[in-house]
Amino acid sequence: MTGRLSQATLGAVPGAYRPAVDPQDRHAGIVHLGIGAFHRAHQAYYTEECGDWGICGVTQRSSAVADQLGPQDGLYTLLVREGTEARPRVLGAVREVLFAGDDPLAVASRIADPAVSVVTLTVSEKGYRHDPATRRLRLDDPEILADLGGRPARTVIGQLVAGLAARAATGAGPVNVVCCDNLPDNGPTVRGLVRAYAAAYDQALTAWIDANAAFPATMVDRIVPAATDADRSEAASLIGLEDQGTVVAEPFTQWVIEDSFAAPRPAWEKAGAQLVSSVAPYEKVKLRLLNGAHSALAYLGGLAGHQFIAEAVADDAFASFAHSLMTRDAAVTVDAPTGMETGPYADSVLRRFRNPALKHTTRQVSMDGSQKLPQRLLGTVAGRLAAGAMPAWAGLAVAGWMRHVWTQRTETGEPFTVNDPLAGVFAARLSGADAPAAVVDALLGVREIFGPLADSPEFRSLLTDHLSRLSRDGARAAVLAACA
Ligand code: CS2
Repeated sequence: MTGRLSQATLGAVPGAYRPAVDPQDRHAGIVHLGIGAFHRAHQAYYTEECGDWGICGVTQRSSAVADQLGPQDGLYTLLVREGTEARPRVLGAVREVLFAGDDPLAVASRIADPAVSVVTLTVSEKGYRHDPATRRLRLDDPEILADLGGRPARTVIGQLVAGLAARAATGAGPVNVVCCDNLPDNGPTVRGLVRAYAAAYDQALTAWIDANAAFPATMVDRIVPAATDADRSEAASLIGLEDQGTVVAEPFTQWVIEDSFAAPRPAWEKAGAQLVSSVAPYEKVKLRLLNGAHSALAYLGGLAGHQFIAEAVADDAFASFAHSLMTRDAAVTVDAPTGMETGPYADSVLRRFRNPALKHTTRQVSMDGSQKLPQRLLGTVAGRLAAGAMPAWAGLAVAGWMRHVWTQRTETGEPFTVNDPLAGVFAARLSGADAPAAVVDALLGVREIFGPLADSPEFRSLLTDHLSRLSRDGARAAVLAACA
């Protein structure tokens, strides 16, 4: 190994693994908020493949990505793993990384650069500070209030609106705001959050936003587990240089984007993105089938002691449960895109989950359940109940989440911490609840998650049955019973 990956050492990387476009010839026309592993394996990969656009990535909560990529001039390896195969590619689309914590004003001024015409976002569901059930901005959130009070913005929506305000003030021109998080109706949802914040910030700005900013909806799909030391050393031995920014992904990738833009953008379709007039059918199938099954496996498989998603689906009991959840509950509630069949889609999802090279932990997918449940499982529950049917599999998945939040330990006795912005609310509501019916009552009452579903007696009793069985017999027996 001859040193660390950077522009100066790039020549040492085997030709087949090097970027097609010299990174120095790229221009940063995109500002990306939330430059984690997912962005680097997904949107940055599409941008890499389709021309000479470059990205200024913003890291929000910690300087880690800036510390990894800064000394590497933004370069990093995308390691695509399938079984025993690992294919490296050094990507050069990221041209700059800013840590918002160091200089909060810099984010708005980068967004206001007239050379920038696209802002993309992957800040995770909780980064939007909205109420997951209603998708409205929480105007009483202390951080939102502090931003509105005039400090340099620290919330994502505050930074975005400050950037749009600076564009409006300087005549920097129209912009595309492209949300790439797994939120339902993500484009319109983010437009709503931006407008709500802007209305409280500067009423005149909302008219500028309406006339100058597009918020296309997108569906994003690629499994990107957190990279491990083993991944980093494998990438290093393949490219011949140390790389602290390695990201790992499965071979599959999909990006469906609503063809509705207000300003120039990369020709992502040249790299395989699908531009469509309506994203909703793709998004519903993906959130309710793939992500719904993912969360179900994370909670139920995690309770049964499985550390990885691939390990959970290697057990037929969990695999057939996930399949039934997708095909017998979720699929019945969605109108799939023309030409797509949900049965083969569910098969392909399970094949992807089985990829043993992906060390995707049930713990990682379990995170932030309060922000994920509505679009992944509760839409299915509501759809089934409205049709007069019982959401047997989705109900068990929600009960699995309840048991996860309630006991905070696996059935093998391993304790864990509930990683969720509403963890404090759960703890307060659960105090004194010591039996399934009381736990269901306590957690169903979290309106931010369940909304009007809390009032459904059928759902309440389904959850109580499932949670009782989970408590009595364990997750594996419960999934077997659900599939019997
Ligand atoms: C996962 C997703 O962490 C999670 O909650 O369900 O990140 C999932 O891997 C992606 O949405 C796949 O596209």
